Amino acid sequence: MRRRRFIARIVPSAVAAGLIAGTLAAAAPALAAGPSISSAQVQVQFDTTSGLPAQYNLSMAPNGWLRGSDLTGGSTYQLSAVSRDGANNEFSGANSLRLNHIETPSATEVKIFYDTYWRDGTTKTASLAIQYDVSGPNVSLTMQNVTETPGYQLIAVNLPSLLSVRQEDGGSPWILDANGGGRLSPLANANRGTKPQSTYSTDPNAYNSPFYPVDAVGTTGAAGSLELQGYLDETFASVYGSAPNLHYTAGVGAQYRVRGGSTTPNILVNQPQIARLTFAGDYDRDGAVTWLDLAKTMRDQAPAIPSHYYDDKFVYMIEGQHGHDGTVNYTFDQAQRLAARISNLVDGNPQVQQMAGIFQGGHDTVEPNHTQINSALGGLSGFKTAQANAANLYNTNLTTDDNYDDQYKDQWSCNPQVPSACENDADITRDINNNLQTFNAWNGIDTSYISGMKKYVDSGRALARADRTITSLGLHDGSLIDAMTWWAQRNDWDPAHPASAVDNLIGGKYKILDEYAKHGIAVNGELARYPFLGKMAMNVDGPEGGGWVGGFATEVPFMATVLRHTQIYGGKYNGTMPRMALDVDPKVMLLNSNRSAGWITSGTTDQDITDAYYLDHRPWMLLSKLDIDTFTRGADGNSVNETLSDRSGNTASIAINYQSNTFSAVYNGIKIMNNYSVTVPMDSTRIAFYSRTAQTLTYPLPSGVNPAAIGASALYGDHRGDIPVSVDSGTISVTVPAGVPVVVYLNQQAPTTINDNAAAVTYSGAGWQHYPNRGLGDVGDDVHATQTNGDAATVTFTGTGIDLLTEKNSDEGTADIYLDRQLVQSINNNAASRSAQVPVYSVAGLPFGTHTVKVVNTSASYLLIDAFKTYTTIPPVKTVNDSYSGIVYNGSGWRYSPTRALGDLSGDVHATATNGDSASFTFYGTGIDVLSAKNSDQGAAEVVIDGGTAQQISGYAATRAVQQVIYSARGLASGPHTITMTNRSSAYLLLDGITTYN
Ligand SMILES: [Ca+2]
Ligand SMILES: [Ca+2]
Ligand SMILES: [Ca+2]
Repeated sequence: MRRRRFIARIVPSAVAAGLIAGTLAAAAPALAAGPSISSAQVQVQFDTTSGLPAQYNLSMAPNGWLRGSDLTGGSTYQLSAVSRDGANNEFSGANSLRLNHIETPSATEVKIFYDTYWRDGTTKTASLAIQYDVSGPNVSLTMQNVTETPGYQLIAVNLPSLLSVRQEDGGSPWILDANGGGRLSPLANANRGTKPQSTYSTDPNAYNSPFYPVDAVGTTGAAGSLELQGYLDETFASVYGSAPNLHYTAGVGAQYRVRGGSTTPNILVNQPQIARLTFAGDYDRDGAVTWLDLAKTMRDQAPAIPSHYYDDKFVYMIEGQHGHDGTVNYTFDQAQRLAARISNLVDGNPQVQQMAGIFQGGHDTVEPNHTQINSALGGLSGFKTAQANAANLYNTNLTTDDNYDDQYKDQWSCNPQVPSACENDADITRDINNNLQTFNAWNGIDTSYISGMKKYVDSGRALARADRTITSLGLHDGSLIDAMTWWAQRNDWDPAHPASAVDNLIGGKYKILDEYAKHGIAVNGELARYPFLGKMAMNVDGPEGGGWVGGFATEVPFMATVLRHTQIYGGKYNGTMPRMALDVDPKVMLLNSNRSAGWITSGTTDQDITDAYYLDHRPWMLLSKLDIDTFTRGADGNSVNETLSDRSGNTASIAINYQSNTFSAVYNGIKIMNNYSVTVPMDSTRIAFYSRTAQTLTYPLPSGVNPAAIGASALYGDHRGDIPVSVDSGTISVTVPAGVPVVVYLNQQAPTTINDNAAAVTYSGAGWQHYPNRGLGDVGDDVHATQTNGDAATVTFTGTGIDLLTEKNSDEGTADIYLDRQLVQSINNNAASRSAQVPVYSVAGLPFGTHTVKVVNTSASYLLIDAFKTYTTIPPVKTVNDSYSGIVYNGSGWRYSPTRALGDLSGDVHATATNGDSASFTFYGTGIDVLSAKNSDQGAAEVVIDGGTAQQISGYAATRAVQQVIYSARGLASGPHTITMTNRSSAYLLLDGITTYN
């Protein structure tokens, strides 16, 4: 038998009173001596009647104390437990929990032992301990030592009061609900009431599942939070009593088993964690204790974001086929063209295109028939072609949306020729009545069967499927698994394999995430959920919780302070905004650090895309990296001001006025956002100018920039246009059209015009004629023209982008555009009246090098070629993959491995084991890194730049490591260079990718 120890300590009866921020802070009340535990920062004293914490004393602040439990003054809750009579499937009432004894095994750990009783008040049903561990500013709660009386089972223990404030204690108490962002209220202004319980239960719509289940309190002397960590547990919070004696308390209900049904078991939760309390005094030493001190304390111990892959990407969703009624929204070819359109609008910055419904039957999941990519969308080969072109031409990761929760038995999923490709009942979860669990599929047509995640993983089938899917679809870097977070967890009452929702989360979903991570893939999910903090870098849509603090509150960026280095979360759903909108209100982005990744459909306009990208994403990319230092709200409640900074010396400030609907952001002393307009740097050579209304925008000329090298382009979905940019008295000015992004380049080379009669343009087909001296405003006063379907004009150029300028008129027709031999766009030059020098096709952001554009007439009407205009704009950093068409592979030994699934850049490499085989690449810049995997079967090679001296390199390593820099050069003259790598052994030379610097 365990030896019981009772350690009673003398607790200071009161802490010296003092003045803080001009308000008399409350002195701690005298308490009867009870056991206590303490860290250097917090002392917890327990009540010997209830066993609950009575008081927290904070050594970090004078008068730093907070109440623990407070069930006086009209609380509706009580300490209670629920038991089940196993034979009769009956549950006890809730008034049957008694303190047995208290043990204090160490100075930082206490165990409160309770017994639970049946309704008769004499039959003991279970015994248990609630353990409190104090460490630094935290106190963690776990459930331990459960022993159930044979015939009875313990279901739950309710600890409804762990952290409290009272109005009559003084110290200006406040209360805060962090779920959904942060709602703060002085206790004196709060309405009496009970907060709806937050729970991670199996609510099928899951809208009530909390994203950030934190309830906090504070006074002028101390602040503390209660963070629900038990994934099946629930919160309690209520305001009661009456002014001037209002009380508030928060607590938790700790689940030990999930209730079963008449033929299904009560399932062990298998998670001892219940909650964590965190305390703060004047953490930031600004002379006052506020909620921000608490948020900063929690921020500094929040988990780090597991991947930075999504930080700089424009992520969005598109849909292939929605259900099997034949409606196709995007084919793979159309997806590639959308990537081209968006690439034009975002100036070639990276995108992640997440495509749902690509499987046969319009399903959103590959299982079980994972090889059947919908032929109506282009089939597997169409997917691979679009994926490669999106990556090489448009800096876009075309990936998919899978769903491990849903499985199907219908004709599209189950291939009778391949029984192993049919849904397996052994993988499906059982509901409380022991039936296979079904749900309506996303398309509203089918019935899906819900995977029992733990047994699906334990059988090996889920992880084998992950490997198969990643390899066959060539997934890399990032991808969406939708229901992963929407239903963070579900119980499986299968009598043969019962698994609590926690088991299905930790033993199921986390394992799937780990399997993707092994392949270098950071999975993102739908709705943001607490159990995925630190596990997932991004969720495409937002926190659902609305927040509650007794009916009266003002919004504060509590969650945005704590979680800004932990997870990217999407738009905040307020009941009226679309749940998965492409953009969020910029005021919400500024305050809550939200960034959405919603749907793009055929009805999405260019401005919908540019509003999301320039008014949300680009400011977010700068501001979200900084920490919130100060937050103030104006006396009228309508205005808020924030200051931010990081350890590298970057600073920012944010101002929002909700009454006038005005808002602004300043970054490093420069205003980057002014209401619905931005002038925001994208990197050291590009500044984006954007406004919803036409106006003149300005930005200070960065030091060291030559005004003569500044150029600007207006970006449209299908072309770009020249736009005047002026530099005067150190200020860059552009008059921007409404809703049209303008990019100002700080290092633009002078554009080159290639007239239609230049040698760089070749014509094929019998119909072409040259028409000089037209007098219609053409470039060079001439055009080439043909009326023959199939006639083509091809231009070869060196640079990073090109415009096709030509006339539009009523006698002109359609043409196809091929970029580097890939069909990329169809254009129509027919117009009611004549206009000259129209940019009918544009592309920008290509890797520097030689490219071709071929224009093919696809009608019997006229196709005119007037001129091409080429651009060279070199970003400071540019990465190309080994599959890029500008890399020339020489020699017979080269092999392409597109599906290694080992974590290579874009999942692929080129390799040769032939001595003398080489690869060469022409780039523009001052530096270069060559990326390769290293391994024991690789050997010596050499690198030559611009025909200079050969330098020896090696890809050899005792064990495999991916994405290694095997050659690096800096300090080259800014300009074009050619690098050649040659294998000098019969071991392998691998090329994964190349990053250039300028
Ligand atoms: Ca402070
Ligand atoms: Ca011309
Ligand atoms: Ca690669």
